[in-house]
Amino acid sequence: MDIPKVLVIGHEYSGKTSIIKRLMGFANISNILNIHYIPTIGVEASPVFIQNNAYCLWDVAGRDNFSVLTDFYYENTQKVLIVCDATNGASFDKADKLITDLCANPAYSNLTKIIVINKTESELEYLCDIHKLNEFLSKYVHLQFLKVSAKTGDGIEALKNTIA
Ligand SMILES: Nc1nc2c(ncn2[C@@H]2O[C@H](COP(=O)(O)OP(=O)(O)OP(=O)(O)O)[C@@H](O)[C@H]2O)c(=O)[nH]1
Ligand SMILES: [Mg+2]
Repeated sequence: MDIPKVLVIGHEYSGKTSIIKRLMGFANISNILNIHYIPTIGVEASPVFIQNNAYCLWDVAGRDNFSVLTDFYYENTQKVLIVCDATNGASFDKADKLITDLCANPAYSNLTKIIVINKTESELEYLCDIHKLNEFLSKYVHLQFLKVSAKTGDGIEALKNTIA
């Protein structure tokens, strides 16, 4: 049986790799957060175990010049996590474009699309873009969304339940 495939996409620096490390169970915070940010190049696939079941998380580079995201990557995908950075309004624009493109393609209409808002531990920074965040979420009320922090681990258990 094929291992369920979950694609993780979103703006550069939004925390996709950090979230996946959390999901993989890295307990040491320095292993989770790249203090010196290391952008993902291309795509990295990682196994994640949730409730004794294996899932393959595909971590897609957010930087346009490092990304190889093509239709090929959506093949046999069950779920897509669209990651936003709560402290960066540009990440909502990127997510908006990604979701619009996905919804416009009939081949992807059955994909489960889940919005993940990361870096929500710092309310002060996060409030800078609260209007943009609310505007974005109100556009996609029909999609599931979760607020997480790869830094503190908040929301990661809920995210696991959503993936499972
Ligand atoms: N404050 C805060 N910083 C975070 C959080 N998650 C990730 N970061 C930081 O954000 C930066 C980018 O994180 P990455 O996980 O590398 O981001 P990415 O989305 O994989 O980036 P690309 O691979 O370029 O697409 C790193 O310096 C992380 O330490 C979080 O929840 N809170
Ligand atoms: Mg990355």
